[in-house]
Amino acid sequence: MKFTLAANDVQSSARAGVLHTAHGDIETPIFMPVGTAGSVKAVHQRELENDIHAQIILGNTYHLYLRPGTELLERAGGLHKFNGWQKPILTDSGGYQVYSLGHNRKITEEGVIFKSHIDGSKHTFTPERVMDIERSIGADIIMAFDECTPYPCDYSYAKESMHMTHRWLKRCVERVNTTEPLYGYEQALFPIIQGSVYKDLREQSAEFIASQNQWGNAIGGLSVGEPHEDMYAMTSLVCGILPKDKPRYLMGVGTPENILECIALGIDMFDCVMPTRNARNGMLFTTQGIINIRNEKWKDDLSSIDEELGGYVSTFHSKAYLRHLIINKEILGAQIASIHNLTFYLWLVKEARKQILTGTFAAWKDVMVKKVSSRL
Ligand code: PRF
Repeated sequence: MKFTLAANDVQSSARAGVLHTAHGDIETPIFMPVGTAGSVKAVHQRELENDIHAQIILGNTYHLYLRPGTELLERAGGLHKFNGWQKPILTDSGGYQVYSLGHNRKITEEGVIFKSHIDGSKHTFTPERVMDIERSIGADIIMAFDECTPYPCDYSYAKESMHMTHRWLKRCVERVNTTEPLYGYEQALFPIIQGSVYKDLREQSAEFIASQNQWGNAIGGLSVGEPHEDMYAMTSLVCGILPKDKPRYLMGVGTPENILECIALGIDMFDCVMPTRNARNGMLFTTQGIINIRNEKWKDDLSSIDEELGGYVSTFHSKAYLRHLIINKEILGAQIASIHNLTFYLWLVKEARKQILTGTFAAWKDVMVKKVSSRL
């Protein structure tokens, strides 16, 4: 894997780059649609490629391990072969999913013992085991096994947890260095910074993660309920410490506004369930602002979903039609809304990249933030 920087914004810390992987190039900044169990919910791979112009999607170790399981994935020749998505894939390690399991898990130095959300069966994830599973899945980028601390989180817990995440990282690095990829192409390990909302912990974690000299670096433990100011402050702080020549991934972020602000702080990669999950409930992100399509006011509105955005679904479908589908719980409603939201998210980061390349990002961002966060 190789990361080349194409431009640095002078008025902010935004960057434009290209991440080269075995399954193709990714132009950054990028948004990565979430395909938890090997599919981006309600969106076909062909739509992801042709309509949304996704360049990389996410898979999740926890979900893929439980179903369909590593044995079948290995027999298929990895997730790319299993789901027919030939572009890059990133797998999250399960650190966040396990955290979301609440009382159905126990965290120890060795790893995490958890109960499956499907059938209650008991499983253990250690850093070594997670690296082995990520080898079986065969993603181009594999995330280290970490603990995502909740918010709020007291200082002593955040500190202990951060140190454990660092020790787990060393075990992940050791496992990756002593095993081979199963399908003949390279898999790049990304370590994850933790430290909750504490400046000294975030600094320490960023320095430790950077010292591991991996292919890229990620920021975890944010967007878990803390005020946006804290998220921006922590992101800004760690971006000042992380090496400039490696991609930076802010995990689980966020709204269009969050994404624009964090691009300005130096983030290159984002993922979030928001555009797909909220689409299924009728929340649309558009170039003009946020729409709740269930609202009565769209009932007779035959104008296109998003004129400025263009693309197949917003050109050929009206707000009134999409409202009708969503209100009547038609499966197609979830599909059209998901395709629309992802098309918008991918448009947004592509536009940001263009503005960085032409040196007009900072002014554009200020105008766009207001526009995309307004409620229509
Ligand atoms: N760790 C991992 N995945 C994540 C997070 C994390 O902290 C977050 C935090 N927002 C989202 N996804 N492994």
